[in-house]
Amino acid sequence: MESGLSARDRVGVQDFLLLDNYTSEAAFIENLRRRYKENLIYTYIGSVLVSVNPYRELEIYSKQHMERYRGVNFYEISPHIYALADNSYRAVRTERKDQCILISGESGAGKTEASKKVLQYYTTMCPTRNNTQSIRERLLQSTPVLEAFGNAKTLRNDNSSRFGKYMDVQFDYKGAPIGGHILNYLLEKSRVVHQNHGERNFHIFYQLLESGDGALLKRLGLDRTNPQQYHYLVKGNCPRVSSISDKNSWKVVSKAFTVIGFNEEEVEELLKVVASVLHLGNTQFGEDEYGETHLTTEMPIKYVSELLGVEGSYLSEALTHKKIVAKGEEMIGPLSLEQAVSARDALAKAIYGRTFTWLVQKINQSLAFQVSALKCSSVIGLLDIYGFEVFQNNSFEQFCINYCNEKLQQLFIELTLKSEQEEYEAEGIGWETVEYFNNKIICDLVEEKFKGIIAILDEECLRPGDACDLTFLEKLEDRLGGHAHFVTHKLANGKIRKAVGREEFRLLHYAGEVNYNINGFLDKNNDLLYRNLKEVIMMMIEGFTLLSCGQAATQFKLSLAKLMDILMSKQPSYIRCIKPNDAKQPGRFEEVLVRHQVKYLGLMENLRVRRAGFAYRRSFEAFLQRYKPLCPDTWPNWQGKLSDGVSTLVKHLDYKAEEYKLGRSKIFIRFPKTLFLTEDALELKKPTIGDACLSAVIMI
Ligand code: AD9
Ligand code: MG
Repeated sequence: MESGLSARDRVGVQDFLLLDNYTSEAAFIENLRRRYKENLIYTYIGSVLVSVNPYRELEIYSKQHMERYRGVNFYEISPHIYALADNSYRAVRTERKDQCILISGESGAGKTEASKKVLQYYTTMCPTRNNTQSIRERLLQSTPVLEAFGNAKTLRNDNSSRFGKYMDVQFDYKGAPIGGHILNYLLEKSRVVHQNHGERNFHIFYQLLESGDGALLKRLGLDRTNPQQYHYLVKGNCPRVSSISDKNSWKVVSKAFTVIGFNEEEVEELLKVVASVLHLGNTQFGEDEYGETHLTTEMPIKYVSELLGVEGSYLSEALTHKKIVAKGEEMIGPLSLEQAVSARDALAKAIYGRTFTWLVQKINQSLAFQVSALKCSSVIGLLDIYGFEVFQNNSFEQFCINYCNEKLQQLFIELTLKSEQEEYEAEGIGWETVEYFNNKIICDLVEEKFKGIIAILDEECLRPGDACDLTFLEKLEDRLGGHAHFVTHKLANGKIRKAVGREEFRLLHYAGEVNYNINGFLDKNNDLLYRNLKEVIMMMIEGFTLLSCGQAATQFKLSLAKLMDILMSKQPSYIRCIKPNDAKQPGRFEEVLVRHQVKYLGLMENLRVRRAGFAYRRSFEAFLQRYKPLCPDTWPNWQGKLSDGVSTLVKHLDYKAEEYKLGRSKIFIRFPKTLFLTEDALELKKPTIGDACLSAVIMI
């Protein structure tokens, strides 16, 4: 033992359920910190995996590591994402039960990296069928393509996913991966036209300009000699990122396109949209002496019309005039300068957003199994979705993201409790009711039909007349005043700690309080496109459908409801990712930051629920195998029934009745201390019994 510390003191416990003081947040964080210092980035809370971003490449992801975790029980070797991946896979193989792996955490915590590791595990370790070899490659290569179009450098993460992603990996009855399907959520389209200081637009813009070949760039009307000329790329004043090589990424993406099965024309169609967005950004407007808005630049719009195949004059007209339908009649009216700029930006966002959706559809076609004889037996779904977000200024986007997290938290609580209850029942052990905070009340506040915040927002968006962000706020106050989780400046009447501004509303989320600024809510929810701009898009690219049924928040709500149904129908596993510092540096564990996340991720609540009954459970077989040296009657082998063996063993160890219970196939131990004492006894015994039976060391 180094410096007189036991392994447990030095590296903490590998499962938070074994913490003596499980209600103490400080003890929880100390355990994480100890492990992090030793590069042990994974820790369990029962079957939940907590992961702390190492910000360095660790030598723990090799094929040998994968093999070490194949078929091994969760607790036998140190915690790892492969253990979780393998566990879900075994359930698919042996029980044919659909699984899902829910990955959450804040921006930069390591969600996307975690989902890649899981995918790599499956594509490396699962058996192959002759005709399914290529599907592995396609599953893997879908990631760089989607990242090029959907990820960007932000202040928090150099490769931040700006969309939510749910991916099904489909397996046949032999457990070979045979296909996949992706659902995407809420791409942050506003990034196309605006980036905050220090941030970039989506990666693909820079990759194309940096490395697209000369002839291609010429066809697209782009000039790489001066990327600074493109207005949509300079808002963040951050053309280069030290951790990113746009050149290499371009190579990777180009190859990925080929693997996925895009032909050259299809790739060029996509890049035409990318180029059109850049040209649109350079389209400028001015006012003539009569106050009429007109285009002051010629070339950009010429390129856009050529690239998108839309009549130039039609496009110019659509950017400076609006067509509205009133009482069944079409009317054309001029746009002000400001409106024309918004219309231009709206068009850029819309074509990029729709292209992204089209890209996902194309990838899905490629991931669908190609051989009709193949049958999907079960699936493992991977959810990599934005975590709870609180900024200085929170807007519509944070509102949607945090609502999504409320829904996932609700699912998490319900399913964790449900599975606990089911296990107790299956084992014939009485269920003890657990007190917990049910966040359904907050979900309802946001989503309830006619009454919730989204319904009120839609109502304001559709109301003709003077509807604006402020009238929306007034309506919220009117209808939701008095709700325990909703506060505004007026409602608070100066009585709350931290002020809520006059143009804000505050939601008391399960994870904490967030103030939302209402400016832009109506516009963002409307996702406004004038009729003639919609027509431009219709003319543009084959296969595009206009999906503008309903307002943005409602669409999001509906897609989330579908997602919840999908997740509910599967057996879940959870990966909770934590970011240890804001500087993206290895070895730095900042407690305040971590504490916030432990709270937002609901980890203490999770631990409490899991510890409400028994801290620890183990199959009779595993328990006996490990501790049989401690009792002369069970050593070296117990010949009788397993349950009798365990019973004999624990009697010999002098377990008190309140410390444990025997179920049908498992022993349940209430306090970690009992287990630690047993482990200590085993440690003392080690020299006399040799190491053979201790090969599966539990690092507690
Ligand atoms: V966001 O919400 O999409 O902005 P993520 O997805 O949670 O965020 P991501 O997986 O992209 O974060 O991780 C951020 C960076 O942390 C990566 O680019 C890596 O540099 C680093 N990282 C994350 N996990 C690991 C890991 N297991 N090993 C090494 C890691 N580096
Ligand atoms: Mg990500």
